[in-house]
Formats: sequence, structure tokens, C-alpha cells
Amino acid sequence: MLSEHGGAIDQLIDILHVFMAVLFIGWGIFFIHCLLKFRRRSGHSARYEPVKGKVSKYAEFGVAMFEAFLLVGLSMPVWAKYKNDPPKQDERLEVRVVAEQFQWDFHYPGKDGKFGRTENSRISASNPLGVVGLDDETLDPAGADDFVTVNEFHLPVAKPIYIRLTTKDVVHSFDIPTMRVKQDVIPGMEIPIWFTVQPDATTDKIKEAMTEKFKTAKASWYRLRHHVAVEDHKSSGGEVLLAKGEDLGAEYKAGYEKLAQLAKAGIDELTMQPRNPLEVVCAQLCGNSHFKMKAQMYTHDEAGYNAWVEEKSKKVEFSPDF
Ligand SMILES: [Cu+2]
Repeated sequence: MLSEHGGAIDQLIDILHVFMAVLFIGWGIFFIHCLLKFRRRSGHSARYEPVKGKVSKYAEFGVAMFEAFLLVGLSMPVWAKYKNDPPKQDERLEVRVVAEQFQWDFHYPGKDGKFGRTENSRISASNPLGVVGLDDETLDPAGADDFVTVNEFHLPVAKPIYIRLTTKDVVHSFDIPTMRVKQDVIPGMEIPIWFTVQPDATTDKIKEAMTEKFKTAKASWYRLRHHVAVEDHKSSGGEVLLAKGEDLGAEYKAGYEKLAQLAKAGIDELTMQPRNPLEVVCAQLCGNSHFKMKAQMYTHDEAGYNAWVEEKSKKVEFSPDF
């Protein structure tokens, strides 16, 4: 599991499935038993007045009390403790995530760790969240070193990530399936969520672990369309037919032609890995382009993350001609 809490969620889902299976089989047997026992037969007639038994009344009351105990006594305290105990401010990395039709905006506080204010009137193509101070340092020094990425979420491993979630327009749902993270995003509210990525779950290591050899003759373009070659694939003559980092193309027909060409050149096996295995998706049907509301996600070790922040903190000059 790629996140610290993910294993526990999977375990809970497993337990629920076992319980559901037991209930399903138990009630199924009872149902068939009743069908047989109370079938229409000569010499037997139905009784239409309800059965007045004391046992069933007490049993039902007992079940209701037990369920109330499960909810109020066990589950609510665990949830309250979890929700009231976020990671400490000096230990966590805070990111503001703003959903909009149909993209994810990630607002990083920059090296000072402080978020600048945002104003709707400052929203522009180069400043999608309207961060004050981004283009004029004197207005808000806290915002001067902030940066915003669109559909690109970078985060370090082994450090609590504290996300402040909000939306510009409709209800969305922030979902990282591989991390077992999901939270609805509600207009007018800022909802905090937090999780920690496992220390060895960097994007590079996940890609390494997902590297596979595929038989060229049996390979499916559809299955491999988001994979890239890990090394140069050369024909016997030494010509590079599929270079390192290259994919099979975005098109079905061309992809299969490429596969046929590779097989013909005597390349029996392709060594490939996903281009990028992690993504954030929207899990709420939020409009007609909901399906493409995805962000690429990159997990780094500490040095890699700091290098990325360093890179992003450089001021980019926007050319008006562009
Ligand atoms: Cu959405």
C-alpha cells in the first residue's frame, strides 16, 4: 500500500465483505427453508393474523441497542479522534487544492511556508487562483514566493501532507485511488484532509516495480498505450525502433503497426513501464467534461521535492506576445 493508512482501509473493506457474505448465505438458507416449509400443501391453511411473540420483540430491541452501541460507542469516538488530531503544523506540508470545472489547482506556500491571500479580481491565465503578491511583491510578501500548478501535484514521501480543499464552482470529489484518499469538495467550505505517503513509494520506485517484459507478438496496444520503453529496442541491424522513453503512439492503428514492425525486426520482448502511475481524479460527476478532470501526481524523496520547489520558485517572465 502506498499510503500509511491505506492498509487499514483495505482491511476494513475485507472484513465488511466477509460479514456481508456470512449474512447473505445465512439469510439465503433461511429464505429457502421458509419457501419449502410454508409451501402450499393440502391439509394446511394460512394464518392471517400477525404472530404475537415476546421473543422476537426483545430480540429486535436488543439488535437495535447493539447497533446504536457500535455507532455511538465505537465508531463515532474513533472518527472524532481522527478528525480532531491533524498532524502538527511544523511537521506537515500544507497545500491548498482548488477544484474547478474541469481541473485541479494546487497552491503551494513557497519557501516561507506562508500562503498569500487570494482575490477573485486577480485571477488571470498566469494566476489561476488570484494569489495577491504573485505579480507584485509589495501587495503581500507572503504571496510573493507562492506558486500554483495546474493538474500537477508534487509531494514528498514520509511527510504528513495536509490538504485544504475547496472549489470555485460545483461539488467535486478529490480522489487518489492508489492512496485510498477521497473527500468531497464543497463550494463555500474549506475541508482539511491529511495522509502520509509510504517512504518507499516515490514515483521512480513505483515505476521501477511496475516495469515488465511484454511479448511483442502478443502485446496489446490498448494495454500499453500509457507505457514507455525502459531501454532502446534495436533491430538486429542496430537500428533503434523504439527508443528509451518512447511509447507506441496515441493511435490504435499506428500502435499495432508499430508492434508488427517491432516483431518483424526480431524484437521479441518489450521492456516497458507506466509513463506516470499516480493520478488525482474527480470522483463526482461534475459536468460534461468530468471524465478528463485528472491531475498527474509525482511523489519525491525529500531532496527531489526540495529541488522541485527550488525550480518552481524561480520567477517566470511571461511574454505578452505568447
Ligand atoms: Cu469534478
